[in-house]
Amino acid sequence: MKLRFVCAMAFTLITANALAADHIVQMKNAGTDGTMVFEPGFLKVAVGDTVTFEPTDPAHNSESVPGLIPDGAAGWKGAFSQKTTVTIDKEGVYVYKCMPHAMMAMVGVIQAGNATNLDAVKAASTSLSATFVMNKDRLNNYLAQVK
Ligand SMILES: [Cu+2]
Repeated sequence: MKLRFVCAMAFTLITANALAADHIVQMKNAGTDGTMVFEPGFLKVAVGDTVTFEPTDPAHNSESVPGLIPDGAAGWKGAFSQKTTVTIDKEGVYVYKCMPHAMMAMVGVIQAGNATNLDAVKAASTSLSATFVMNKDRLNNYLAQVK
């Protein structure tokens, strides 16, 4: 009886884990959205999914932008030229950047579940977009894809 319960629990955990998907985002010098890009730059995931940033080209990283992620979300800061996997564990919209190429609008957007913080992110993102010297509309274009 007790063993059957444990087996049922184990099966539930395995099933939940199997449902979490991993999404690949490439860090590239050039892509379909221009130079210095995350590809895809906009990504929709389920809460609990992982996102793996692949160093397709070297000298890039991925780090969440403080103030542009859901309240209470942990955020992340990936190392340069390294594969980085993050778990998206809070619902909402996340904006992230490549630190050395942020001025070139090397940024990306992840939507997990409902976009509960979209208005706040859109309002706060203007100060980040204001630092772009090229691809000035890129972040706005990604945020426009949040549904
Ligand atoms: Cu970069």
